[in-house]
Amino acid sequence: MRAFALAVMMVFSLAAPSAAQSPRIIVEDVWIMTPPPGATEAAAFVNVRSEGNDRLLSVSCACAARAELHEMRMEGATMSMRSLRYGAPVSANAPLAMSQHGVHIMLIGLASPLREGDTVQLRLTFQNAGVASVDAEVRRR
Ligand SMILES: [Cu+2]
Repeated sequence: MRAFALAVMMVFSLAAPSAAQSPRIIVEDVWIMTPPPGATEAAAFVNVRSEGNDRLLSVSCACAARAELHEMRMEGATMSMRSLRYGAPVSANAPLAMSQHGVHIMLIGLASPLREGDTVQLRLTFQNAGVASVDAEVRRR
């Protein structure tokens, strides 16, 4: 495990009275790939483990005008990207592991340049577990 993952690993559950029924979510390996100078977009990645069935519905970041969930797919001989309008599922048996060649977060309309070593906060909204705020480190890979 990368050393910094420990710093961004986050365990939380809802503090509501029904907390006992809320699925626990663990969000780790949160990072943003250093965009080239002048880029207006950047890709971000997280890994999510959940005790129960849940769904990552949306992501937001103060660093960008908007964030979308995307998936890379082979269409014929070419890779193409599509938007996951209904979010990305996660369950106890199937963690959500984002990657450059699969599901990822696209930060669109960067507010200011993201530089290697920067840390920015991502807000992840889950269908059942609610909102998780996690720190993402900007790095090359
Ligand atoms: Cu994308």
